[in-house]
Amino acid sequence: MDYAASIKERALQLGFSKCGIISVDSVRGYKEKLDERIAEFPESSAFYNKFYSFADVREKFSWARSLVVCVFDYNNYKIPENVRGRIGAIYLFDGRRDKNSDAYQARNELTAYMESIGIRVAGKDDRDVTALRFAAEKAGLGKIRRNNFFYTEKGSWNYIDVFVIDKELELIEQSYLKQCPKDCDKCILACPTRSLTRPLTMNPLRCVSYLTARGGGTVDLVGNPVSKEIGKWIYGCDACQSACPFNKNRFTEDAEYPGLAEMAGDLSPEKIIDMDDEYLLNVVFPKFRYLGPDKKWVWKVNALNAMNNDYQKMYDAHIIKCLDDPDERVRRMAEWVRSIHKDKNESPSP
Ligand code: B12
Ligand code: SF4
Ligand code: SF4
Repeated sequence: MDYAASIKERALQLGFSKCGIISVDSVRGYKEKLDERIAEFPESSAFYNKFYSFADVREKFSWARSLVVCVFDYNNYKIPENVRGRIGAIYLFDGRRDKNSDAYQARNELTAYMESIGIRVAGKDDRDVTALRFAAEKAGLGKIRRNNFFYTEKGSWNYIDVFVIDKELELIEQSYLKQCPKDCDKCILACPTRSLTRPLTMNPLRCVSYLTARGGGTVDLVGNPVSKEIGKWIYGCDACQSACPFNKNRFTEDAEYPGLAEMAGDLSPEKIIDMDDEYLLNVVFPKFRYLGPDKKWVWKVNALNAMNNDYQKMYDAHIIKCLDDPDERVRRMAEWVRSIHKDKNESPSP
């Protein structure tokens, strides 16, 4: 049996757009990349140190021999208007998280298939165990561009999944993607917080995605200049991808993502302010993993920040409501935002 070809065939049948297989040793070079990144942004070492294990998958899985690397495209899904430019697209269509999604099922089914042909596969949630962009590039599935994103022919609107297996297999594809145009710096210019200032690197702690989602709540936004730079984003950021010519017209938006249209209505800034604990726990948290039940205040602070940067008079009632929020951090943010906009609404003296 040609195991590698069969795994790829099954992966594509299940909806992954790409599949390659590399040795676990192929990702060892990630260590050097991480060393370089930390040397460039020493303040990021506490954040990045935990990723060193990505370079040596055998540390966690001593029996591991290969990595099956798959790409899942989400560029066909429709983005509801009220979350466009506010919530990073990957999080809207996150098959890594959303148990009801086709992508989540695809992962389970590919695991079951490999097990059925006698291959040992690491647990179904063991996907963040290695450097996924590095692994995808090594498997020849596409190319990493100057904005750090991994691209296929369809652009960068994809996420990468990995399966750790005990069989020595190899299936390396060929990628024929063009280089970035010589003088292009559109992604760098688009980065609102100057997290991305040079090609192929970035300061993670300045990334809007860190400030609002993965590291949400670790940076005080009150009176902080970065608050303005975050703009309308509430959770994640897509600016450096949207600006890229290789992503132009790649979001076809011809399919509805199950349940998203209904849920999106509740994710506008003013609705976030009104979110009750039960809704957060049962509906929002299962989809947006970084801001869980103990981070409800961060959702509110991010929503207040978005209101501040895209102020409309109708937000006043919601901002005022937050002045009495049980959480002191929300109250402080509301006071700050209110102090900026209060005068705008006072009627001019006759
Ligand atoms: C930590 C992390 C973050 C951090 C830090 C980001 C960072 N770039 O380091 C924060 C919270 C800021 C973040 C944000 C986001 N993230 Co993130 N994040 C990760 C995570 C867990 C690790 C990244 C990492 O190792 N960083 C360390 C640096 C050194 O590595 P790197 O950025 O991957 O850069 C590599 C390339 O430069 C590569 N490289 C460069 N040239 C070459 C040449 C060759 C030949 C090779 C082999 C490699 C290579 O080497 C580096 C090491 O791999 C990965 C998942 C994973 N397990 O890998 C997801 C991941 C990178 N994130 C992802 C996404 C989508 C995002 C967001 C867009 C989410 C959002 N919408 O808000 C933002 C965008 C941030 C950005 N501009 O990169 C996707 C990217 C998909 C893609 N198509 O590229 C990943 C792969 C998750 C996934 N399952 O698909 N993220
Ligand atoms: S995701 Fe946003 S903040 Fe982060 S590097 Fe890209 S443009 Fe900058
Ligand atoms: S915007 Fe330009 S430089 Fe940046 S990744 Fe795209 S093509 Fe490359």
